[in-house]
Amino acid sequence: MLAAGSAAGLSNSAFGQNEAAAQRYGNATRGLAPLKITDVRIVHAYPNGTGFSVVKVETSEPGLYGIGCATGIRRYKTLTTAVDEYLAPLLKGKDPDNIEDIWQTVNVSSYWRNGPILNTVLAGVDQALWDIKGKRAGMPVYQLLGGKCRFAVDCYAHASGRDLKELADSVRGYREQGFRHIRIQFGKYGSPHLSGEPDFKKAGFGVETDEVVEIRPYMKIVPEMFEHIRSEFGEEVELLHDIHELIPPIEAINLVKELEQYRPFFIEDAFAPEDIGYYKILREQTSCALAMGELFNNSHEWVGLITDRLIDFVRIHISQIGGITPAMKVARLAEWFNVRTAWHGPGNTSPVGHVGNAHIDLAIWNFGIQEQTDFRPETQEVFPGCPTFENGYMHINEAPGFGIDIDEAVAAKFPLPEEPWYRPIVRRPDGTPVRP
Ligand code: GCO
Ligand code: MG
Repeated sequence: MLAAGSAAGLSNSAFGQNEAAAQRYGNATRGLAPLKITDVRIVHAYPNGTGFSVVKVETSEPGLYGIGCATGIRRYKTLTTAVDEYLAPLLKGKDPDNIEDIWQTVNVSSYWRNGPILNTVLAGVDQALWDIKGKRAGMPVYQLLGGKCRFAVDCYAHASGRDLKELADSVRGYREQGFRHIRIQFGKYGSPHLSGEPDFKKAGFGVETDEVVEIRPYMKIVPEMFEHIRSEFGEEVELLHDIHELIPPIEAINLVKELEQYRPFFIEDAFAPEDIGYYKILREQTSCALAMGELFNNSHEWVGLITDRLIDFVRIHISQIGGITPAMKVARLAEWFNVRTAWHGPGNTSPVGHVGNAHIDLAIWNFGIQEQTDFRPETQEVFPGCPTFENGYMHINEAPGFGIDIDEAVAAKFPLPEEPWYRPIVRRPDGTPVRP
């Protein structure tokens, strides 16, 4: 057995069970040859100044591999180490068909679990395994998740502007493209430009890249923005907004109450993950729809919010949560409470992650809406099979698996930057750093 394993180039040390028993209790795969994982690698690409990381799981069947999104935390070298030094040795030789088993065993493989690094690489592996299973079955992954529950994925687009006119122009552009759901933001999150030169900068405190958010100007402009866009675009369009946890909880409560009259589709991240206890207080005071969760990395963080009916939309970041497997569990939990999904889909999720979102969106009953992003030409070149958008709907490639690939030769043309990336710190005018 060992000889056969090493002849196939497989490391059997951790999985050297009795071969006869393995055959008897192995997977029934309609006559397909048994499969083993032969390699697990991470591939990075940096087209258009955005880093995308994808895990590739290769198998003993020539040409059969899967890919999964491991993008998000922007600590690329850490992810590479996690894959090369820890995941690959653990997974080589395992049967890629046993997705749940692999997820559970990787999760506890160092006893200490959770956290963005482990979850991100685990998500890459998990999605890649679903990709392999789909390719093996000759079906798109949404078929394995139950089949289509809708013909395409309804999306929301991001409109923003530095003043109301610019914002209205941005909304108009998306309406013309057919979007029914539009997120409106005044400039960047928290509208830092409202304040001019902040006091801390005048005082030489902090660093050049620091940004400012002022509570009152932000709280004043957001209702004005809703008023303006509602009056110009009428009742038909669905409007969304992301507070991005930038104001103190009690002020978020005041703001959401004020926004209720404009009937937002949802208000996102009224509170930081550390402050979710405030949802109960907010819920008692408003029927405004609430969305939360892009920063959660432990599925259990959603349980109370869902079962106590404190939020309306679950915002999973597919790689942060650990992939398709845990995302489906949260989606099913949410279904029992009629809470809908709104998976995180910003520009810094790889197209592989967007496609993962879309396959779930197509299959689950309690889909709510999907955050949309445009894929630039360079990104599409790196990832053949990117989703397309028509009339505000996302359409995926119907090929087996996820129907998306990474062209490693093209990816190599967009190497990661040498310098580490740090998110600009957001401060109050006196210099106090705020979340996030
Ligand atoms: C959203 C998010 C993002 C995040 C970004 C962080 O709702 O789309 O808040 O825009 O800020 O993904 O890197
Ligand atoms: Mg957000």
